Amino acid sequence: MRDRVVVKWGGGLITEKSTMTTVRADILDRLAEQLETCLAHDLDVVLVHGAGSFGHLKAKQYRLAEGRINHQTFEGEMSQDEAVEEVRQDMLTLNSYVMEALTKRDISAVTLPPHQWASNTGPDFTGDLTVFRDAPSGIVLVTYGDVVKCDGEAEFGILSGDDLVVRLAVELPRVKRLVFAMGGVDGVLAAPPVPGEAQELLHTLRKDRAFEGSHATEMDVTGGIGLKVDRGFQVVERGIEVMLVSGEHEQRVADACLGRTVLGTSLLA
Ligand code: IP8
Repeated sequence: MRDRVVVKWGGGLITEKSTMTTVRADILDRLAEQLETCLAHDLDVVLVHGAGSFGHLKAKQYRLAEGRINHQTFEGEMSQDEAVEEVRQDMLTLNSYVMEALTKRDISAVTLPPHQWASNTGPDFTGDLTVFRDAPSGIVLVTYGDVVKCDGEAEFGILSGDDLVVRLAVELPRVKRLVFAMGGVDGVLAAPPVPGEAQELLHTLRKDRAFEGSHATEMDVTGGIGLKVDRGFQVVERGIEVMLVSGEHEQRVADACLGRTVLGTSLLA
């Protein structure tokens, strides 16, 4: 039986984060090549991708992460319901670029949009993982951060890819490791990057260090890394390796997936 790896391609890596709905096709192509390397080395892959500029900008404008907001006029012409539909549509578009990058390399992949099978937000979201569990070896199952239905007054909310990876890594059998591929950084930095100054990369990270004093807040400012580290520790605690690496350098994602020594941050239980 082949081992599995869960990989998250960050939204800031696969899209131009500040330009609405713009994909980084060259990066997608290189990531797909590395995924192919994993499959060729007898490793099954579950792929989760983030939203970047296909999700966050509009979701923020219409406050979709807060759920239903009554009596609020939003800047722009849409209602929240219309914004939910548009963000889902934009995410399907981003997902189609991801699938295209995979199928161009003859990788067999199946996509499972969360708004069709998941509800509620956070790492304890509701949703049946049977399809992921029963996927035949060699088939890549793909899912992503999305707007999902929520119970109660919220009605809808944002289910992040960083939450999806927790349940996928912990609940699927034979998962060896979880790898976060990120844009703009080599891993977790000791402090937020300052232009022109050397960055101190933390090669390993223990939970107590990550959340000391103002440290965690500073890391959050560096682009959502606080959430990845937090979710990563939930996975490490279950005996699964977790690595955060740059997705912009040749081979690092494949090396991390295959358990080879690579520049990045390894989380320690
Ligand atoms: O980029 C966010 O997913 P993430 C999903 O994985 C949306 O946190 C729609 C903003």
